[in-house]
Amino acid sequence: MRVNEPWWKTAVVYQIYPRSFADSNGDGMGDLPGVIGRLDYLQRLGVDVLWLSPVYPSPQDDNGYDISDYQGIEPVFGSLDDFDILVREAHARGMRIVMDLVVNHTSDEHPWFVESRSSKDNPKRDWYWWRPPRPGMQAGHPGAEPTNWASFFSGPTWELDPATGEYYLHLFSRKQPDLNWENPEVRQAIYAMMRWWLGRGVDGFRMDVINMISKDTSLPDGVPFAAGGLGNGWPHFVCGPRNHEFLAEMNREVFGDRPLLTVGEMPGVTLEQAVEFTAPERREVDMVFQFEHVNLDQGASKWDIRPFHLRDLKATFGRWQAGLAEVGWNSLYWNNHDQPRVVSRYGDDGPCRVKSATMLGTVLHLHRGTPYVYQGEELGMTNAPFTGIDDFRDIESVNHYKEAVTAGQDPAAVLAALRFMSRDNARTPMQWDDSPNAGFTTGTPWLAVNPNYKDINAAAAVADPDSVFHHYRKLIELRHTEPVVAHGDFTMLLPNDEHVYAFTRSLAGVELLTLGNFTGRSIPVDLPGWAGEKLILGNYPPDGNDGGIVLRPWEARVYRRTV
Ligand code: TEU
Repeated sequence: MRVNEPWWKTAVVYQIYPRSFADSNGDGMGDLPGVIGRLDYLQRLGVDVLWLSPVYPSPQDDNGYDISDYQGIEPVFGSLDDFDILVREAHARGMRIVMDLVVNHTSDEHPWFVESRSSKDNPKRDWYWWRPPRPGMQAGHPGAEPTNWASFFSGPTWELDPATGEYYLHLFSRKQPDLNWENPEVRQAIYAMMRWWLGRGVDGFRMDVINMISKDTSLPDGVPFAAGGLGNGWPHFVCGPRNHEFLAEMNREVFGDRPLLTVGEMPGVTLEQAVEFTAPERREVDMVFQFEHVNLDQGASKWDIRPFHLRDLKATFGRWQAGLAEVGWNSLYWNNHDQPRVVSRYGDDGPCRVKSATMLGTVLHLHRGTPYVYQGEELGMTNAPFTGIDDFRDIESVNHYKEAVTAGQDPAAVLAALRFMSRDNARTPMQWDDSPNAGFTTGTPWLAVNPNYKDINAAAAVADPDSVFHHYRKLIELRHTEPVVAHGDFTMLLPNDEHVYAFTRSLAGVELLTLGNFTGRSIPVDLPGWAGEKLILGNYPPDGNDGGIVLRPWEARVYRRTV
């Protein structure tokens, strides 16, 4: 590790979605003892950090991203004792634990909100966003909401509370009321909670929609999406006026000089804003999750699916690599619990599944930044064959279907979009082996297991040296052993080539060339001077052709030379 460089620059993070990872007690839901039971598998993969999606008490309206107690463990996931064992056992295997911090909103069953809604003059009233109906409008009447903002989960962002005749703000579901970060009491309560988790040995935080905590307090309407309809509130709550101030305060009050990893999930963040959020001297967060590369196949909405173009991917990755080369740092991800499986999205989940999964992994992991592996990605898990709307569980998907069909859209078309883009594609249970329910549970899984588990599972992958698992293990090893992978300068090549992704990394006389064929065809690559160089990683056996480079379907290669 280069001196004075933070540890997370050479680290690889593995994201666990506890509901779907491993069930230890047969209730069909994954849990913490299930995670503990798989730590040796994760250690073998070589990852350095485990990011746990929320495991706190929650009515599970949004699968745990609606928290009713920040300093506990949801009983279906286990107990604080289980959590302490997980931290101890992970640390014993050289892996750190990062918690999911969901503080833009709480559950409406959190005592803070229960108090806040109890009366207009409750001391916690101002811990949330309460407003009377729009002037001149009757409470409960369509359009009486204080603003016209559309929620992420369909419908308006305001819910009327008949008891007090006022509305409360919820950017996500009505059971996820937004906290009012303008109130210093709210911020101090959150900082105290975070310090409490650090006291239990936690090594960092993934911060949920942390660029939505500062709103335009004048609460202006957004531009309507359609005449008379709901409007776009994003300009009024994304990267708001006090966002940097709040994150700098959190850093001072909680992180200080602790060797933590902090990553802010920031839908809609621009490169310029990310430079500010991640500039070390500003002491806000270490890195952000930006969304440009996971919106490339989307039009007006995520359900308006468009063809993917490699040039667009290279344009956005190239810009972020260059933009954060001197200041700040990139996160690198294809998958998480909100995105469909990348091999089904940008690869080929049919006959070339293994080749395309390993190619996509290679291209991503050789970029400059911290890679995130989402559970099952290291196996090349695919989107699921959902048939009808009853197969879906995700609130975003279910609400969208209802709203779209009610608005007159063709149910079959809406379903087709869900099949491709729904978050449930990421949430099907982890496929451990070819036993019933893929060894995830001895009970009935909360969401159906992908029937392709007979072929795609961890046991088979670990036993097969050419599997996606072992390719990811080698990618992680390369980041740990080759300083150029973590710290080398990035140079994009062939930016306009629609078939091949090519770039170099260079550091202290060492240069790597990474190539990825994004097609199912053989593609010649005109990059003189590399064909004869040392191939240090590939997803095909060497073709022995030192005369030129012809990439086979979905082939990935990493060459190394000293200059
Ligand atoms: O996601 C925020 C977010 O951007 C997503 O809602 C995204 O817009 C959508 O899923 C893309 O389809 C975070 C969490 O990752 C997500 O699971 C939660 O549902 C959401 O915040 C609210 O907490």
